Amino acid sequence: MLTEAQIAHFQTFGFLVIRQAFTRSEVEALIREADAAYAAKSDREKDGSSSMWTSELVEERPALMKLMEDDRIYLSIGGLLGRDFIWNGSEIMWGIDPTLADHTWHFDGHKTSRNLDYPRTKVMLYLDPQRRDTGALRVIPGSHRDPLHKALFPLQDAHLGGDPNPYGVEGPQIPACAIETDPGDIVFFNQWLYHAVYGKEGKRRVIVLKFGPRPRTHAHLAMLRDGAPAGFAPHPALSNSKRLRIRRLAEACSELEAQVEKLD
Ligand SMILES: O=C(O)CCC(=O)C(=O)O
Repeated sequence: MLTEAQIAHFQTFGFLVIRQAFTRSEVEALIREADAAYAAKSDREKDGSSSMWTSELVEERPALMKLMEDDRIYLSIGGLLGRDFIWNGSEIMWGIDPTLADHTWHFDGHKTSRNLDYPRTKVMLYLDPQRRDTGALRVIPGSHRDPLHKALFPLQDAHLGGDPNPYGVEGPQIPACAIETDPGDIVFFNQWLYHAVYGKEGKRRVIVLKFGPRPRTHAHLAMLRDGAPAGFAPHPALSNSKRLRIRRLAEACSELEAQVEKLD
């Protein structure tokens, strides 16, 4: 369970790190799974790429799906977002796409549908050490909220092809906090937070789990719908799971799907 101070850290700065939540042997098992997921995908798609950033592989691998219901993640997300949270999918990154070796400053979303009161949250498990200039996630603390969020629009514009140095300095010099991590650490961050990564190197294996509060307004639902063209039907592995927490998440996906269908 998180402390009140940890929750306040997340709410105030937009991120939280839990150090060494997973043991070395647990991390080794996760690395084996991430490597196997990459090998299976390469085998399946034979596209010759030496990296991947793909969704829904966590749901395909029972050993990874356990993370969704793991106390260290499930209860922490409940503390950060409230107990009635929803599942928003997963990603695995393996290796480095050269076009994203530097991933410039951005927030996950659009300027036109800013619902800063809806904290979509990513849980990042970095399975290789990450240091400031070699792939650590950088964040601008507090930028998930206005007025700072809006003031930093030039960074989002630069990310999308506008003036690359809107503040007269290169991306790595933008005032920020580099979240250096070792395998076993968990990083939670609000997706409205401006974030970037510079100098990725090595295999850089990352498991990402995504959650949000249950949407309560039309605007939240519309934003979620627009960000999920494939819809919200739960992955069969979730619906078929016998695990209570996972079943709850699957049911929430189905409820969301029904709500979104009624939107227009
Ligand atoms: O690669 C990372 O650590 C962060 C990737 C990122 O920018 C994102 O998840 O939106």
